[in-house]
Amino acid sequence: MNLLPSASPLADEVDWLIGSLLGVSLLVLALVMGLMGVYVIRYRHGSGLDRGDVAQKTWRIEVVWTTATLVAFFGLFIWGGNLFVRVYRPHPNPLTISVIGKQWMWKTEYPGGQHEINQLHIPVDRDVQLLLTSEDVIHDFGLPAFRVKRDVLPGRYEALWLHPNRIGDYHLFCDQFCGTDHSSMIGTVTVMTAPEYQDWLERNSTSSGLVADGQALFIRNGCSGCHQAGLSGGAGTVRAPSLNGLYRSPVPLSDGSTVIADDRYIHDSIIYPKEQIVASYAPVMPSFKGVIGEEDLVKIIAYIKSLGPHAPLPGRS
Ligand code: HEC
Ligand SMILES: [Cu+2]
Repeated sequence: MNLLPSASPLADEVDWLIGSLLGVSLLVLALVMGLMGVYVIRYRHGSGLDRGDVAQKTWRIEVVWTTATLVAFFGLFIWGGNLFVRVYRPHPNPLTISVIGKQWMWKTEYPGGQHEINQLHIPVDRDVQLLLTSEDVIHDFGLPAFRVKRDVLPGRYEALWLHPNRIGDYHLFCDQFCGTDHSSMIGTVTVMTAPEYQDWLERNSTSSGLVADGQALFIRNGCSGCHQAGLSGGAGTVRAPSLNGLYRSPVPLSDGSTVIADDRYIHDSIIYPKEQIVASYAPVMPSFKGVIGEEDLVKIIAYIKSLGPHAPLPGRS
């Protein structure tokens, strides 16, 4: 069954699905073409029978034939639809890794601040969420061994879920023609055991980490000037919502709807602040599109996510 290396249970299932579809299709093809061939040869001389008055006919064959193919193909359709939903379904407590496409390389950033180019290291038997975005044009992150790919769009977050179950090195591609050196946007995904992974993280750890870098950027870009804890509405400051405990909590918007503050919401709040306005606040936040790069955004978002409900924000001392 495995002509291509497979690194996850879902990839195995995709193979079975495609295999079954191919099998059923070949069966139908063989039956139709086979019967046709047999009759063409067997009755090639024709016969002198009088067919003028055929009184009886039976529906049985047609009913059986139609029902069998309907059930087979509709079954495959339902299986495929169900598999598609499971491939993209979010899982609780994933390991989240940011992947940023850029002409012409893939940059990966880990929660501990580790980062690499054209490499992705993930532990086996764990839910991994890849948050994909692009610094410039549309790319597409493709992992054949996981049978998944997803378009990577500038200024937007897309998620891809992996659950590796086999250790090894696998290919990683850009699957969307994105310019002259598109063909060099290739790399390796390495699936490691949990202890090996821990070891790898420690060997590649940077001094600060995403959260600390994010905090510095939060201050440097002037976010802290408006988003200061306890100071909303204070004299001389712009009234801005506190970001403490924001991550994963519901946010009421000015149009009356409510959204859950996930990675994508926080990202879009910074890049497209005018699109979703927090209820009872004025749309005064400037857009940071083109001002803060995607790599720095990953750090700022990590910092905002780290703020618990009672965390003090920087910039007050
Ligand atoms: C001029 C003041 C100002 C600056 C500077 C500013 N913001 Fe805001 N921000 C606001 C206001 C006002 C809102 C609420 C209205 C809205 O949704 O646009 C807001 C909303 C947000 C939200 C959504 C909060 C929620 O409760 O849903 C996030 C996240 C955010 N800002 C992050 C940032 C980051 C990160 C920076 C720095 C890169 C920044 N802001 C800079 C004023 C500011
Ligand atoms: Cu590309």
